[in-house]
Amino acid sequence: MKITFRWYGSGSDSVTLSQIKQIPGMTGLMGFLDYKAAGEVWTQEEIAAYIDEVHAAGLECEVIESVNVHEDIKMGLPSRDRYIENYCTTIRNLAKFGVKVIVYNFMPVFDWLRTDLARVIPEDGSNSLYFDEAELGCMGPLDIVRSTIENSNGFSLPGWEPERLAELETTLKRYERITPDELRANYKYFLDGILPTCEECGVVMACHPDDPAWPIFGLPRIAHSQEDFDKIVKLHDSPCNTVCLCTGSLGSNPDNDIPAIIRHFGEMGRIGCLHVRNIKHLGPHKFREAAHLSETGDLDMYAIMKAVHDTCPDTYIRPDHGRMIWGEVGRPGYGLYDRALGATYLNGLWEAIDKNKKRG
Ligand code: CS2
Ligand code: MN
Repeated sequence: MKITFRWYGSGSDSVTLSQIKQIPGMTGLMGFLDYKAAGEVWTQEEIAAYIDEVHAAGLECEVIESVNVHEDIKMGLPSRDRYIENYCTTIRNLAKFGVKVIVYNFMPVFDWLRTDLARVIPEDGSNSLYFDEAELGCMGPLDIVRSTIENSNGFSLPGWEPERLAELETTLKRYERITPDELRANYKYFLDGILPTCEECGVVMACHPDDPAWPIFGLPRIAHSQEDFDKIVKLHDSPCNTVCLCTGSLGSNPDNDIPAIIRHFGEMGRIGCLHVRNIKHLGPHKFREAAHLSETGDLDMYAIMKAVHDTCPDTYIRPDHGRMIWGEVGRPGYGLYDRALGATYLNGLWEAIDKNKKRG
C-alpha cells in the first residue's frame, strides 16, 4: 500500500509539499492541475512543472485526481468526440511523466454535494463537511452552488470550478431528458474511446463514486453501489477500467457494506486506488464527515484496511477529507492536520494487520 495525499499545487493549496513530506510514511501525492477546465488537454509543460516540483520535494506523483470529464461527454453530445480525443492526449501526456492511475467521476453537473462545509461537531468543537437532505429541500441547485462557493474560505473546490457551473441552468435542463441507462450508454462510449489508449500507455482509470451515494435533484446518477460498479466494470472489460473506492462517499449510504465491496472489487483486480475516511450517520440522508478513527463514525476502519490488505495490498490510498481542527483555516475538507492524523492512523492499522499476518 502506498499512502498518498491530495495536493492542489503551490499557490493553490494552504498545505506545502514540505509539510506533506514530514507526515510519517507519506510516499506521494494524488496530484491535480486545479486550473484546467474539463475537456482541456493537459500539456506536457504543465504536467512537468507540477511533477518536477513534487519530485524535488522527495515525493512521488503516480496518481492524478481528477482529470474531469466534460459535460458534453456525459450528455452524449456530438462535440464529445473532440473532448474524448483531448482526454486521450492528456492520458498519453501524463503517462510520459510516470502517472499510473487517473481518478475521475461520471456524476452529472455536481461532483460531491454538502449542505454545510463547516458544521461544528458538538463532541469536540472541530468542524467538518455535513449533509442533510432536509436542508437541501428548501434550496435549489443554484442556492447550493452559491452557498458552497461562498463558504469555501476563498479556495476553489474540486468539482465546483466556476466554468463548470457557469451554464448550470441549461445543463440541468438537458439532463431532465437523460435516463440512467442513457447516461450509462454515454459512459460506455467514453470508456470505449479512452481505454485502448490507457492499455497502450499502462494507465489505469479509477471511477470515483457518487457522493452522497444516492440521486439528487432528480439527476441521473449511476455510481453509488456495488451493483452500479459491477455494471461499470462490465461496460468495457479491461484491467484499466477500475474503481476509486471512496469509503466515505459510498459509506454515506448505510446500505453499502464497504469492506464487502472492497473485497468484491479487490479480488477482481478492479480497485485502482482508495480514499479512506469515516462517516457518521445522523439520520436518513443525513451525515457528517468524522475523524478517521473507527469509534468516531460508523465505518469499521480495521475491517476496511484488512479487506484492502487481503485483496489489493499494492494499491494507493489517501486519507480523504479531514475535519478542521486546531484552528486551521484552509480548503474545506483539505486541511493539513486532520488528514495527517488520518494518514498516521491508517498506517498504524496497516502495520498491525501486516505484522499479525506475517506472524501467522
Ligand atoms: C471528492 C471528489 O474525494 C473527493 O475528494 O471530493 O471531488 C473527488 O475528488 C472526485 O469526485 C474525483 O473525480
Ligand atoms: Mn473521495
